[in-house]
Amino acid sequence: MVWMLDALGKQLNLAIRKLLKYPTLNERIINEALKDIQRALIQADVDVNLVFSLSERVKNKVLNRKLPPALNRRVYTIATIYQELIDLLGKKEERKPFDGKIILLVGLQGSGKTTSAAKLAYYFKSRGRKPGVICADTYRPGAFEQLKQLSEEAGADFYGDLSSKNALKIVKNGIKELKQQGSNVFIIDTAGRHRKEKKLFSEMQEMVEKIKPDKTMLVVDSTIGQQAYKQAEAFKKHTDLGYIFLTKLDGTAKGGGAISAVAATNATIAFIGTGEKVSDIEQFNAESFVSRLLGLGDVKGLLRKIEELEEKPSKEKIERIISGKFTLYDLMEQINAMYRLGPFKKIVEYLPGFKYSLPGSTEKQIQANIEKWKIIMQSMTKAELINPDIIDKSRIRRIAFGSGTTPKDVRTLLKYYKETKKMIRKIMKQKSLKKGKLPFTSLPLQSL
Ligand SMILES: Nc1nc2c(ncn2[C@@H]2O[C@H](COP(=O)(O)OP(=O)(O)O)[C@@H](O)[C@H]2O)c(=O)[nH]1
Ligand SMILES: [Mg+2]
Repeated sequence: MVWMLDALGKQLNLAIRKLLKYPTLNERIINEALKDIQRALIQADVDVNLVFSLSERVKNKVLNRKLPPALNRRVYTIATIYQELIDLLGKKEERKPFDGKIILLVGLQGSGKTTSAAKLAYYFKSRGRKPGVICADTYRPGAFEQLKQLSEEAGADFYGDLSSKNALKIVKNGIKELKQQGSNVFIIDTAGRHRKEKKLFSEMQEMVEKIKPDKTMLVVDSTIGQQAYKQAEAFKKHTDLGYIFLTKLDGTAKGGGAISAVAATNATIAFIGTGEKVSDIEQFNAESFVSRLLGLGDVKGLLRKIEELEEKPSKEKIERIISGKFTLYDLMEQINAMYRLGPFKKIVEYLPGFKYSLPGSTEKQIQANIEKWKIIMQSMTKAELINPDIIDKSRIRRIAFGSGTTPKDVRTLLKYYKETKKMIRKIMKQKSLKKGKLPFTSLPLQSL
């Protein structure tokens, strides 16, 4: 498949790569990446207002929250951008197969109705249904032949009547006849001889009243970019049964604009057309669309992992931590939770579009430290783990000796523990606590 949104995808991908290039993110880097993203979206004809509000939201989420400026902010930032792009391009809907009994296609002249009717037939056919296609375009001389041929290619039955100019009558007869031939889903291609939306929709309403389709589908040419907003908006006003078929996404750089414009009206994009062949049809899903657009792999898997790591501590634990009693036990738990994410490199590998890996020394250092600390903690007494403040010079010597490490190693751990404690208390006092979650991001990784 030719993917003309390549340009947009590549630019977005580059912007995200930029974020991955730095071990720690700061405001300047994030702003820079957001500028790149803005530019890419505007070039794809996405409405400037939508673009700016998207980057504002990202900024609010990733800059105004006091996350430690470490690797996890990077993952969090990428995840946020990903989620915002999904919201920009569609609704949060579960991906269900599209279904229907009588589907009426409407749309302006040349938008791709006839082609899309055959594509829909192909879609149903490949799902084991028996589609029948009806030609209700009595205006364009070539319409009958065009649809008949495309229907054949799709393996669907076809009905048309060249001797009649009465579209309604043709549809009624068509449904009756195709039913007898065994069709169980009917796709109606209409004339759409208008160039103005107003007339188009009044004609549609008339058809809807008489034919009673269970789905109406507006076919929109995506090469018009954000102007798709007007059509989708007017269509929504005229029907409750409406879905959108966005065509010619293979042939435009403005696809991002068309998709986001339709999404902004809250109309549902059911399908996209990605070529002239009957098989060039895809059910639309914002999430998989964005994943592919960005060239990201399983971003969702990464998000889920982060979610899992946001451990839900018991009430006692929350109270204990707020009152300042964050123990070395708790630190151990946090580190283990972090570890469940896998080695740090793995986090980046969750985004297979990116070949970037952390500088070896940093990653190794982190892992070596954590391994060492585990051993050190095993050499501590219970009293020391619960109340590390009692660990004085002589205890440090004993612990270092017992764990085969140096006093300096033990002091590093204790320093890290104190920093974490401070940071966690700060975060717990803020909002995350209200949700009863202890964010794993509270580990001050930058000082590891
Ligand atoms: N590249 C591309 N061309 C398409 C797509 N959908 C329709 N077309 C082309 O757009 C033109 C008009 O399509 P048609 O179905 O006749 O539009 P109608 O007047 O609304 O029935 C034809 O040349 C189609 O081949 C698509 O998804 N991609
Ligand atoms: Mg047509």
